[in-house]
Amino acid sequence: MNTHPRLRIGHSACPHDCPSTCALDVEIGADGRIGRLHGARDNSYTAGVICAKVARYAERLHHPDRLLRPLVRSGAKGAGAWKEASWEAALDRVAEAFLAAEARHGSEAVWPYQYAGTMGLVQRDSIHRLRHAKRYSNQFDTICTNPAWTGFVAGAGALRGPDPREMARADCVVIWGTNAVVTQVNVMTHAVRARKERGARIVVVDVYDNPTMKQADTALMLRPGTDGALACAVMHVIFRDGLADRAYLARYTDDPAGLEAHLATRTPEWAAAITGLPVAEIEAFARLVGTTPRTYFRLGYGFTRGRNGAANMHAAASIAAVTGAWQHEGGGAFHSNSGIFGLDKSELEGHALRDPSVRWLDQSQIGRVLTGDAAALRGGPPVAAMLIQNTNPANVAPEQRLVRRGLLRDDLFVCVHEQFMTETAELADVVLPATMFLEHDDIYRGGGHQHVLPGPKLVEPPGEARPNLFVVEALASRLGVAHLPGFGKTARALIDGMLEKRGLGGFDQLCAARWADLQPDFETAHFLTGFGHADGRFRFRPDWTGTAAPNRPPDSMGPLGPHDGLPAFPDHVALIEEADAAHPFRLATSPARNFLNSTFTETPGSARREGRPELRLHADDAARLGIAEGDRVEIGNARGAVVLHARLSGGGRPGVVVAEGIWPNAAHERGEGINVLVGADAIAPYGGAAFHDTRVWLRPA
Ligand SMILES: Nc1nc2c(c(=O)[nH]1)N[C@H]1C(S)=C(S)[C@@H](COP(=O)(O)OP(=O)(O)OC[C@H]3O[C@@H](n4cnc5c(=O)[nH]c(N)nc54)[C@H](O)[C@@H]3O)O[C@H]1N2
Ligand SMILES: Nc1nc2c(c(=O)[nH]1)N[C@H]1C(S)=C(S)[C@@H](COP(=O)(O)OP(=O)(O)OC[C@H]3O[C@@H](n4cnc5c(=O)[nH]c(N)nc54)[C@H](O)[C@@H]3O)O[C@H]1N2
Ligand code: SF4
Ligand SMILES: [Mo]
Repeated sequence: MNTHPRLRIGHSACPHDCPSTCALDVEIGADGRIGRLHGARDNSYTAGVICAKVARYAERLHHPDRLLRPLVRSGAKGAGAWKEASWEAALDRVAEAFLAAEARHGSEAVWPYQYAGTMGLVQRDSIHRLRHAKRYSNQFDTICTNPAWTGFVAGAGALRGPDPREMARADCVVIWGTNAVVTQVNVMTHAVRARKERGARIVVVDVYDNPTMKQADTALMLRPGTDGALACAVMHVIFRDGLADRAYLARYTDDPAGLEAHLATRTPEWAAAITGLPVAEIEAFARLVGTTPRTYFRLGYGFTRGRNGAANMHAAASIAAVTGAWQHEGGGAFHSNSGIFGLDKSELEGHALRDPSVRWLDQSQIGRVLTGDAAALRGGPPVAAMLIQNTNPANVAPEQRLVRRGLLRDDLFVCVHEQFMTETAELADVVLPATMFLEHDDIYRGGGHQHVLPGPKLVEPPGEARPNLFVVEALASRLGVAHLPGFGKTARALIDGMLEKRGLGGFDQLCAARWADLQPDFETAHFLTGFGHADGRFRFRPDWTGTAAPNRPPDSMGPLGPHDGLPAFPDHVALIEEADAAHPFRLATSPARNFLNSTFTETPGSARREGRPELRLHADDAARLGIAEGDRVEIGNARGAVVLHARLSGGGRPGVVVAEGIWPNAAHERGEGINVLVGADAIAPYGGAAFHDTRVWLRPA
């Protein structure tokens, strides 16, 4: 604490793509450098705890490899030869290329591409205003939340749930398909409090022996993509043994009799064969949740990153409706609070400028889009120019070979605005240096909790790094749209507008208060006043093509996923990439503790702790294949192959392999990363990327 001269503490929020959105206390020295970051103790969700990689943020913010000046490519694409340029010259070059692409193919040939490298509303979403003003192609977001949100809302009708802090007052916490110790550490704060204070049991449902599994009182390790089967067998037992809350079912659900009849054949034996779990474990889990009214189901994203993922989310959420857990404090199912905030982004995103006839392109299919796949281009022109902010698709997107081939096209112009020379930036024509969260103003919403938090500018940016909003505004003026509504405002003015409309005062007021707690009241959060559907009932029979889904693609986009494969009631649907003789293993690409997607791979503290890309496999499989600990193993399928080092502990069931972390492509022997293996075909019903649903062969390398 005292390594910095005249230390002061600044208040902020973590900007990263993590449901925890921690409230932060930042040490700032008189020299303008930051020290350690701490979790705010008086924030009731953060409760003083943050992850280690963000506590070490000084490593990232003051990193010697930060981009400091605009760069223009001076050799072949990807060759690594750059010339420094002034901001004026670099922006002129980008605007020129955008106008040329538009003149040649029409405005849809320009595709602004962004994601959630920062979750700040202003710096993340202002790019849409430029997009709409210029009628550039839209991006349909599928890479992360789509199947999870669609599945949850198919049942509950809204994206919210019991106060996440109530986990501490549960008698059983089921952590399902989220590696919370790694991906959202605060879930554990509240779950462990329940265990300490109330003797609550913690159940973990995952596909491998990860750090969250190690915390479990009841550890359920199933095969990837089989959660629907587990959920059905649990509900079967609950009905069978008279543990269903029939009064609740009659009052709050659509078709309990239909569900019960449907589940008659979904026995624990049936589920055991699909999931790989012993019958006794399924029976015991069912009895536990069936006899524990205060059971809090904390449903994550991981188990929805498969081709049946939306259906599996719906099935898991359905259990809480059969037991009536939703009625009780500390009970119910929670996935995300993203539906509660009601901040109006229409000015920020330029909704009034939107032309509904402009095409939508699937974010996850960027490889197909850039390599001219007619279906992916939705009948429109090729993409000839891009502005990329807050994402690293050359590394994180599926079908990586196509992504790289596309980005290397000589007739494609790419501008990447970044904090580091990422693997996407390396393939660009122009690279612009970006600020980090402590260097600009923004506000943040917590998906895993209920706070809106401000993140004011606390320190000066290094070199010539500038915020995303600056780039959007500077391009808007060069492209002739800066006079349109929403442009020409500061981040603070845009934030004031959103907060005032929501009755939260303005940015200064929120900074003084440090956060606003927007948790809906108990009745609303627990759906006691009705679920989000028009009839107020939880749907066991989802309308998979319904309008309620927050992620429903615009009709103009046409069908995205195969709707017809989805079940009428909760079920196991065999839409996944099942193992076969040629590809006997199922691969999950789960997150690494010290990385956050592709971020933090550049910080020495994180890279050192993670070591090298490894493949976790079962010792029996390894023995059969003659693979020893640390050996090089090659895994592959029709999309490609990569080499990793074998790790025989901490894996999943036989036939399941896990590669943790989105390592830089360059960290692998052949310069290609794990996403070479992952497909970009859409998850039913509304798209998504099946990152944990890949079949592979495996051999000693
Ligand atoms: N340290 C760290 N934190 C992160 C991230 C990171 O990369 N690293 N990423 C951030 C982002 S963008 C997001 S969206 C969130 C996601 O956070 P989570 O909701 O935790 O989702 P995932 O990280 O995809 O996967 C969670 C777990 O699901 C498991 N899983 C895979 N397939 C199945 C299955 O079929 N069934 C079950 N039951 N489990 C399965 C994986 O093995 C993994 O342990 O985390 C955020 N936080
Ligand atoms: N194999 C595999 N692949 C996956 C996943 C998986 O589980 N397995 N998870 C998927 C998921 S859930 C997600 S969400 C995606 C996420 O993938 P990405 O969107 O690439 O995620 P991040 O690494 O969070 O952020 C990308 C970049 O944003 C930059 N950035 C941060 N703040 C700013 C800013 O203010 N301005 C600008 N201009 N840039 C900024 C960072 O430097 C970083 O390089 O990856 C997906 N890919
Ligand atoms: S747990 Fe998530 S929100 Fe909290 S500091 Fe770490 S990355 Fe940020
Ligand atoms: Mo994500």
